[in-house]
Amino acid sequence: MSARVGLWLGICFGIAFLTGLYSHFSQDTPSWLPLPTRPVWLYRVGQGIHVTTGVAAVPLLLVKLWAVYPKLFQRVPRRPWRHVVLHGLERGSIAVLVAAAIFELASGLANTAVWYPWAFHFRATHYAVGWLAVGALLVHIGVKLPVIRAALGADVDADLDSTSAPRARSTRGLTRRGLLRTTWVSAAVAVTSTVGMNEPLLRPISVLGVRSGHGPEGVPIKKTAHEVSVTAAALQPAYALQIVNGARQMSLTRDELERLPQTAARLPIACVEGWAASGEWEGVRIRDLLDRVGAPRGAEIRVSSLQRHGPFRATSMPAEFADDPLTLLALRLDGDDLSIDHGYPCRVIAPARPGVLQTKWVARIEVMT
Ligand SMILES: Nc1nc2c(c(=O)[nH]1)N[C@H]1C(S)=C(S)[C@@H](COP(=O)(O)O)O[C@H]1N2
Ligand SMILES: [Mo]
Repeated sequence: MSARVGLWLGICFGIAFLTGLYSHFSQDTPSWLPLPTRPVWLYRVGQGIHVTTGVAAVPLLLVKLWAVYPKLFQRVPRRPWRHVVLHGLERGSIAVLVAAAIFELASGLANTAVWYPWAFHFRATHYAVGWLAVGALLVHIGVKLPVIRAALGADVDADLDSTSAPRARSTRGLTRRGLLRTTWVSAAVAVTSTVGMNEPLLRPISVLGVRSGHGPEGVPIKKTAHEVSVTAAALQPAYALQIVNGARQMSLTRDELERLPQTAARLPIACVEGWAASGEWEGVRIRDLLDRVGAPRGAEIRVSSLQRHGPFRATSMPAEFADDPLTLLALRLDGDDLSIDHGYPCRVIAPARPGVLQTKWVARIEVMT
């Protein structure tokens, strides 16, 4: 039973690790790593899978720990020394694995609920412990491979332990097969109750989805203008966007931005917390703005917000996103002027990027050299 649950737990952790790496490098992109800008929903699907495999892993991990905890009280070999040392190392790797797995699922779940009852930096810690979890998992699979193979090849209700006297099979309560079925159903319920955060069609059945899709134009609001004290700056009549390429600079009012050629694109906002929503965005191509200050293609840019305090006020955008014809400085959403909470007077919306980098209330775009 433990091998069967463990197999799916391993698959979930493996997928969550890979999608987690993609999310990490989307937010912290090394200059040598070109990230794909298509399909436009790539980040949304990647992060949806990341959160979904994490949610599915919660019941799997609980059952797995329940099934194996008697092993904690197993007798430790006393000799030969080699066995004592190997046994100690294996136990140590399991301690790391269990601690890291619980930490990853608990901190990830808390993050989807935007609940940070701790002092450490969520993203850096969740990322570092992810490596620990996967390292310990590989050691564990390596050590247990013969046992796993034997177990998966046998009938789950057969007694594998031939040295013990055959136990009288209880006719009441769950068989192993019954517990396994319950486990799969629990994982499926956990997934369906949350997956609607990412896929609006499933929202009605996702009773535990944290973000409901409420908000102007059906796109949730992550932080309101009021919460980050940007209202006055965003509504000031003297607002003008600064575009800077070394000594070449220009400023554009919102009216002037509206008179430039407009591009429309259907693009999602996909928050790292796991929720997503699509909208029909309309505005000026960032690439067109860069052309106006003579910026060559292939240049990284820095986008800063009118917001003065708090995280996510500024982002670096790698050249492949800055040059993409669908990367917009959006002025409108679904035919209406951007609401102030969605980033009025203008906000970044780029394909296949995490929501956290879709900067709202943009004040300045600077070409980095
Ligand atoms: N200036 C600024 N831009 C921001 C944020 C912020 O806090 N400040 N939050 C980001 C995050 S985490 C997300 S998911 C998206 C959400 O955009 P929305 O509130 O329009 O849905 O905005 C991003 N842009
Ligand atoms: Mo976000």
